[in-house]
Amino acid sequence: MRLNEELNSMNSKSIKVGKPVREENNRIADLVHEASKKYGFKVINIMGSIGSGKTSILEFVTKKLVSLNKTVLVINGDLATSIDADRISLKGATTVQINTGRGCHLNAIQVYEALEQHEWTKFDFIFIENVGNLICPTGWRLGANKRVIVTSTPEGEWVVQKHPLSFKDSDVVIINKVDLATALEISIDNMISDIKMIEPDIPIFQSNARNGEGLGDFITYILNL
Ligand SMILES: Nc1nc2c(ncn2[C@@H]2O[C@H](COP(=O)(O)OP(=O)(O)O)[C@@H](O)[C@H]2O)c(=O)[nH]1
Ligand SMILES: [Mg+2]
Repeated sequence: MRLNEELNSMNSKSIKVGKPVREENNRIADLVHEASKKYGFKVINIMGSIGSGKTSILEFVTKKLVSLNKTVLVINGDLATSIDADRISLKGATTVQINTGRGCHLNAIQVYEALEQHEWTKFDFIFIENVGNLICPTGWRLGANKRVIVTSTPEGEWVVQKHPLSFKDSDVVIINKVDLATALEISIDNMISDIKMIEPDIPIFQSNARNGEGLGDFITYILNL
């Protein structure tokens, strides 16, 4: 189903390019969210710093979901290159790379245009890998069912305290690169207690995306959404 056809069938509106970007962003985000309820797919927005392990996690998660006969669409946001989309398509996902140039986050309009390239309502899972940084992406709604922050031990033990609003605006946290914690003298327990100070009940997963350790629990979590 294509953009206008889908939008029209849902609320008789199409994208209005001249409207203020934030307002239009939220309208499209709501439409994506409505579509996820109507068609039963899950949209998961993956945010986090450059190099925190977002693509590595998505490679592992995609491979597992595909082995369970789930269909997966991944939208990758990066300033340049299609490296991440190429990596993930090798694991059996349909992928769309969005290059933002200097843009430090994805907006819902860009995401919708990417969705439109495929029969997006037919997938079981749609993952959006946002542009790598812990600041801009968290302020933009994309219509996701869950907003996941991937943080990692090399970002330093104070990463949570330094980005409180980013963690406040998320639904799930993955602490990745746990294998490096000892070498970096990072206390994962301190990171967890900092997260819980901000969001006491938020689900927190710990992972090593190089070998998939800890990601089984995250996969179980998203399968049960
Ligand atoms: N040691 C270790 N390296 C990791 C882990 N996860 C990812 N990496 C490495 O970190 C680098 C950046 O990972 P990538 O998934 O591209 O990060 P992204 O920029 O957030 O998508 C790559 O060299 C990965 O192999 C992990 O859990 N442990
Ligand atoms: Mg990446």
